[in-house]
Amino acid sequence: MGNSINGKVETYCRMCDERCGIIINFADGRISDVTGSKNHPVSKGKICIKARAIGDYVHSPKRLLKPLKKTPSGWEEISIDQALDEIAEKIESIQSKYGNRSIGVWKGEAVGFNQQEDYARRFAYALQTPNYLSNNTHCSMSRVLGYISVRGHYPAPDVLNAKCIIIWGANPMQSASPLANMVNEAKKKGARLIVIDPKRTGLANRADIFAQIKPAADGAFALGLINKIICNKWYDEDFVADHTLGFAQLKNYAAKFTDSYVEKETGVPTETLNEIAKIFCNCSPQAVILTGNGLEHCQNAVNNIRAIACIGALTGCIDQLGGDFIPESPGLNRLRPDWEKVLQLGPVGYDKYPALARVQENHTLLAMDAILTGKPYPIKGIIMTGANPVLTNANAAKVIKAFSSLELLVVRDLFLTKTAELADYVLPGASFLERSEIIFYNRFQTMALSEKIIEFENCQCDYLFWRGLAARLGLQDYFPWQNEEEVNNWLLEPMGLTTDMLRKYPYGVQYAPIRYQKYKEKTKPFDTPSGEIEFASNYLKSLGYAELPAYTSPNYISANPSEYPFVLISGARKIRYCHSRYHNIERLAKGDKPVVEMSPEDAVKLGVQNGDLVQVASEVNSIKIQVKVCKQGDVLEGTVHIAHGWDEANVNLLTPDDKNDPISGFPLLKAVPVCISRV
Ligand SMILES: Nc1nc2c(c(=O)[nH]1)N[C@H]1C(S)=C(S)[C@@H](COP(=O)(O)OP(=O)(O)OC[C@H]3O[C@@H](n4cnc5c(=O)[nH]c(N)nc54)[C@H](O)[C@@H]3O)O[C@H]1N2
Ligand SMILES: Nc1nc2c(c(=O)[nH]1)N[C@H]1C(S)=C(S)[C@@H](COP(=O)(O)OP(=O)(O)OC[C@H]3O[C@@H](n4cnc5c(=O)[nH]c(N)nc54)[C@H](O)[C@@H]3O)O[C@H]1N2
Ligand code: SF4
Ligand SMILES: [Mo]
Repeated sequence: MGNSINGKVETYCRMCDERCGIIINFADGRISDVTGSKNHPVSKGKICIKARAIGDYVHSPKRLLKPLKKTPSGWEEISIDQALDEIAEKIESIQSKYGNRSIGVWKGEAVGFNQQEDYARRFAYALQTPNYLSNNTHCSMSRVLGYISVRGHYPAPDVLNAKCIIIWGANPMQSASPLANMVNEAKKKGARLIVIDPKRTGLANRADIFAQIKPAADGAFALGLINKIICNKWYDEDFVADHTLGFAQLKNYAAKFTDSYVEKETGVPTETLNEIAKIFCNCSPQAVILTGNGLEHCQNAVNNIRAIACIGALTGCIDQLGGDFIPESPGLNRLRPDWEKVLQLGPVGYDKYPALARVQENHTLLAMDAILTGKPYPIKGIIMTGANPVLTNANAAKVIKAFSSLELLVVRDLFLTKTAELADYVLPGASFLERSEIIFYNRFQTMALSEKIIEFENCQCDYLFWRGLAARLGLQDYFPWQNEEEVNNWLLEPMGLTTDMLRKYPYGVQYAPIRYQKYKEKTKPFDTPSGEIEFASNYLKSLGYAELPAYTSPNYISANPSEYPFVLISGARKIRYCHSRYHNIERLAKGDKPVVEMSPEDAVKLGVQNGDLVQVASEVNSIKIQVKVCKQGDVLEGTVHIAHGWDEANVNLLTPDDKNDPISGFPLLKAVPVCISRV
C-alpha cells in the first residue's frame, strides 16, 4: 500500500508538534527507516523514539483505507464521493431543521495549528455556524489568556541565551525533546535550572533547585515570589515605572503571601522560595519561565498563570536577549474568518466564559451540554478531524453520551478509535506525510514548506476534504484553490514569496530579523487595553473577574478531604505517545500498560504493591487500574498520577467537566480529589 518515491527524503517529523528534521528512507514504496537530519537548525540531528516509529505508524495494518458508513448491520465500505454526498445532504437537512448553528466543526491536536486549524474554522464559517471546537478547551489557552491579560502577548522564551530557567508545570524531556536539549545546552553554558512540579521529572533530577509543589498551589507560590521581589526591591524599577500599570495594587495584594502562608499552602520550604527569587532576579533580564500544561488544569488556572506572568514583567525580562522574546508575525494572507463576524453568530459557551473571545476559542465541554440538552440551542451534528475526545476530553462518559445522541457524527482519523466507533461516517485521514503546509518556528522567526511525500488512495488531506464537502454545499467560493500548492502560494503572496522559493530552503527562511526591546519603539507597545503591562486588569474586572491575579486555594486543600483523600494529576506526557495516539503501535507501546503512580508511603497506607489492581474513584466516575509504586520522593505523598490516552483505563472518566477555571473554562484535569481502594 502507498504511493511514494524511493530513496531518501528530508522533511519534518510531526509525530508531535516539535517538527524535528528527519531523513526518511524509502524502499519498495515503504518507509524503511527514519534518522535525524543534522541540517535542521533546532533539532540538529536528534530525534526521539516516536520518529523512529513513523514507518510503523504510516504503514500500520490497522489504518483505515476506505470511508466507512454505519448501517444497522455494521460498517459498510463506501466511496469518498458517496460519503461526501451523503454527509453534505445530512448537514443541509440538519441546518434547515435546527438552524445553522446546529453543526459543530472540531479540530484536534493531531492535525496541528495554523492552516489546518484555519481550514476547519473557515469551513464552519462557510456553514454560518460559530461552533468551531477544538482541543484548546484543554490545551494552552489558559496560559495564553493568563499571559495576554498581563502582557498582551504570549512570549517565546529565549532559553538558549538565558542565565536562569524556571520550568514550571512542564516536562520537556517527555513533551518537547528539542526544548529539553536547549535547556541542557544553556545549562552547559552555566544557566541555573529550577523545576517547580509535584513530580520529580527528568530535568528536576538535573536542576539546581527542585520545588516539589502541591498541585494547583502555583498561584500562592508565584505571589510569594512577587512579594519577595517587591519587598527586597529586586524588581526593575525603570521598567515597572515606564511600562506597567497596577504595581501598587499588586504590591498590596502580594503582601498577604507571607512566608508561613506560602510554605503551608504549597508545601515548599521558605528557604527554597527565597533561593528561587534571588537567583531569578540576579539573572534577570536573562531569565525565563517555561510554563506548561501542568498549570492549566485547575480551578484557578488563569489567575495562577497571570501571577507567573507578572514575575518576569517585574524583573524586566520582556523582549530581552535570554528573556521572554516577543515574536513578530510573518504577515501571510489570512485563511481564518473574521473573528468579530464569527462572534456575532453566538458561539456556545460565551455567556459563561466571555474572556474566550480574547483568544478566539469556543468551549467544547459546554458543546456537550448543548448536544444533550438543546440549550442554549441544539447542536445536532459534528464534523471532526484529528481528535479523539472520548479519551481526551473531561468527563468521558458524558462525551460518549453526547456523541451517541447526535444525528450526524463524522470522524476523520487514521484509525478506528473509540470516538470513531461512535460516528455515522468515518473517513480515512491523511498523516502529516500526506499533506503540504507552511510551518513556523516563532522563536526563530523562520518558516518552511513541509511537503506531501507519500499518498494513499482514499486518504484525502484535510484541505481536499473541506473543499470537496464545501463544493457539495454550494460553498465552493470559500475554498477556491484547486489544491494545497495553490493555497500555500496564496498564503505566501503578501510576503513576495512562493512555494518554489521556500523549496530552496528545506529547513526554513527567516521571515523577519530577530530584534529585542521592540517596546521602546512605540508609545503604547503592548497589546493590552491600556497598551502597557497590566498587573491589574480592568478588562477582566469588567467581565466580573478579579482585577488582580487573585489566588484561590484548590478544593482538595481547603475542603474536608476525608471522602476523597488523594489528589489525582493526570496526563503527564510520556515520550512514546502523544495523547491518545500510538498506543496501537507495537514498537512504541510494547510492554507498557496504564498505571496509577503513587509514592511508597501511599502504597503502604493502601496496603498495595506494584501490579495490584485498584479502583480509583472521583465524584464523577471510577476506573480499575494497576498500581505502580514510584521511588521515594518522585511523587508527592497524597498525590497520584494517571496518564491519559489509554482505552483500557481512561482517566478522563474520572475528570469532572463542571469544576472549571472561571475565566478559561478549562476543566480540572490535575488536582482531582479521588479515593483509592483495592479490588
Ligand atoms: N510525548 C508527548 N509529547 C507531547 C504531548 C504528548 O501527549 N506526548 N502532548 C503535546 C501537547 S498538546 C502539550 S499541551 C504539551 C504539554 O507539555 P507539558 O506542558 O510539558 O506537559 P506535561 O508533560 O504534562 O508536563 C506537565 C508537568 O506538570 C506537572 N504538574 C501537574 N500538575 C501540576 C500542578 O498543579 N502544578 C505544577 N507546577 N505542575 C504540575 C506534571 O507532574 C508534569 O511534570 O506536550 C506536547 N508534547
Ligand atoms: N486527563 C487529561 N486529558 C487531557 C490532557 C491531560 O493533560 N490530561 N491534555 C489535553 C491536551 S493538552 C490536549 S492538546 C488534548 C489532545 O486531544 P486530541 O485533540 O483528542 O488529540 P489526540 O488524542 O492526539 O487525537 C488525535 C487523533 O487524530 C488522529 N490523527 C493523527 N494524525 C492525523 C492526521 O494527520 N489527520 C487526521 N484527520 N487525524 C489524525 C489520531 O489517530 C488520533 O485518534 O488532550 C487533552 N486531554
Ligand atoms: S520530539 Fe520526537 S516526535 Fe516530536 S517532532 Fe521531534 S522527533 Fe518527532
Ligand atoms: Mo495540548
